[in-house]
Amino acid sequence: MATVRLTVAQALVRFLANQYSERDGAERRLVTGCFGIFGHGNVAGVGQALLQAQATGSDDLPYYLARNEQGMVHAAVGYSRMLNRLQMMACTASIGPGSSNMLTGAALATINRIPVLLLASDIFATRVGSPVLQELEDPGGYDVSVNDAFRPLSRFFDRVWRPEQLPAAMLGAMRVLTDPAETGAVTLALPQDVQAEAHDWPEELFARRVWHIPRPVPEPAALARAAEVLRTARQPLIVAGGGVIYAEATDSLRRFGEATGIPVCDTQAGKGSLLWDHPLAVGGVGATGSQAANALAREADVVLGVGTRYSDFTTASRTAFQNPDVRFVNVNVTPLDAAKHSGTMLVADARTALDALTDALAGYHVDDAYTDRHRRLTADWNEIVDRAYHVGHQPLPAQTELLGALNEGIGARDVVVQAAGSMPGDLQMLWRPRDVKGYHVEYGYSCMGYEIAGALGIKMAAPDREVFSLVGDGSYLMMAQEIVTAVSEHIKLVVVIVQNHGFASIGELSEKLGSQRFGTYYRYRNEETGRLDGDKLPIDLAANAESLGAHVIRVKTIDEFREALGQAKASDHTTAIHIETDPLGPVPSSGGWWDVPVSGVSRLESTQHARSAYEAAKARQRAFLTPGP
Ligand SMILES: Cc1ncc(C[n+]2csc(CCOP(=O)(O)OP(=O)(O)O)c2C)c(N)n1
Ligand SMILES: [Mg+2]
Repeated sequence: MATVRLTVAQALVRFLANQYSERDGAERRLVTGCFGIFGHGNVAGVGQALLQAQATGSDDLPYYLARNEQGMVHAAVGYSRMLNRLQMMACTASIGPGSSNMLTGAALATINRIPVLLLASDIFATRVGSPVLQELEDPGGYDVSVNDAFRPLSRFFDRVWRPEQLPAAMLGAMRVLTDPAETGAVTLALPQDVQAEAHDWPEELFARRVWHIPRPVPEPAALARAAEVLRTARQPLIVAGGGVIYAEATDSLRRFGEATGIPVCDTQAGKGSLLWDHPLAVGGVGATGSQAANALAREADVVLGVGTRYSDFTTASRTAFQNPDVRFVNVNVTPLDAAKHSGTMLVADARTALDALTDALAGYHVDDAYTDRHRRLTADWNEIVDRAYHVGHQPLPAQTELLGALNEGIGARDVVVQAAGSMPGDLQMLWRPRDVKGYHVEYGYSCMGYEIAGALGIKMAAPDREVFSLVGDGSYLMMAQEIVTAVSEHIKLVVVIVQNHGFASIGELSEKLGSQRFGTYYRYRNEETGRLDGDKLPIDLAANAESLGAHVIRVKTIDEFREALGQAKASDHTTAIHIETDPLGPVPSSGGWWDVPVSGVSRLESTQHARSAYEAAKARQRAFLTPGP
């Protein structure tokens, strides 16, 4: 058997360079690059291997230096999500804090079902010099390290104690990364001594390998059951989730909708499945949905969920669907999701399932009265959105106007990025998607700090699109550092810094729940009240962005903002636009609810009031236990 002598890290890099994915006949490199931050855990192992690949001209795995390990995982997630999970990035981090900084990113990737390969460096396998710098030293077992914290957050985890274990670990990692039902964070823990250890590898380990990303077809009996339920529907509603987009099933969804007349609402990850001006599009559903979708959801007798996890925001914490006889049909590659709400399970790829359902439902169509109803609801809702886009709030603009100006001011293919705060809700409610990949809100983990770092990966995946990262002051202060990476890599982002001096979102929530916006302002501590509700702080996030290398435009009004958008688009340099908005500005009501428990006993009147409202809303929560056919 022919062998080749390489270190473990060199073998890993060469292997990754030879992995391809295939779907619908198109093949692409699977792992296209490696983000990293070096420390003693990886500088001489994976770092040396990446250098050697570059220095010898093979450029097997281009290296991108990030500024924070959590940020680089966000960037990798943005990249992979933008490419519908067909291509991805690896991330290499040093041992101890370098790797544990990736834990948040791992959870984010797994919850959103987005593939990323995490190369977490680990303590010496030989343990000769233990304890090494940053070693945990668990008294109950010396093989436990900080990296064991990745286990529950990863869909596949393996630690390569010996070079001989590497081939199986790498093959297992690729299998999970390319399986749409299983995918998420995949972690290979690489002891720092093992990374540098030389070994004779069989040559075929490095052969070109193609991972076929499946489109599982629905089982005929399951298809018949799903069609049987759908045929009885008089007021059906489709909930389109991220799976529709990842499976590139949007044309199939549109055809299915047009053939059956069933209106389509969307989730955060599914927004863009049907463009906003399609006659069947009724907007977002749930806690931050449109009034149109929520009115239809309340009455729906059959809900067809496609590629959705049914998160609490989507279901308004199980209060969105109030028809006593409502039944669910769930198309999903993941049985976990297909089974939710006692649904009739159609475990399959979204595209193949929708095409099969279109055939199976031939002749079925909702009646005209239902069509009239959802069109009227949507027309009314569109007027509300128009007004929110142009409220003319004074003296500071309302956030809804800012989103409106952005929606109207950017190109149809441009991308808006957000993750946490008050903007995801306002976006879900008000954004009008004009392209299937134009709306990118990370709302599985809703992680403050995803906005700029994620945008970096998105732009790397789609260099031909403008990428607009909308970031609140809170999120900006948590994680702005990848602006530096964007600048150094000549990757152009437009960062819109939305300054409202604190947490508008949690402030509003706090007030609603009787907690009086406690601890949600970024203000001086007030001598009189003892609370953080004094004067505004003299912070200047625009100057901060400028100091990181961005060009900066400061605006005060929506008209100035529109003008700044034009300048930012014309520039080829990363540009930050800074605007202050009113955290108390008006937002239309979704009519949806979100379950956040209020104290069961309290000496504050505000909390007691909130508790009564909470109990009333809680009474509407449904369990959905009725079995399907
Ligand atoms: C990492 C992280 N920590 C805490 C939270 C809880 N949280 C959600 S929104 C929010 C405030 C966000 O503030 P900002 O970015 O200024 O947005 P705004 O609410 O003002 O729109 C907090 C603390 C979170 N989602 N992520
Ligand atoms: Mg804020």
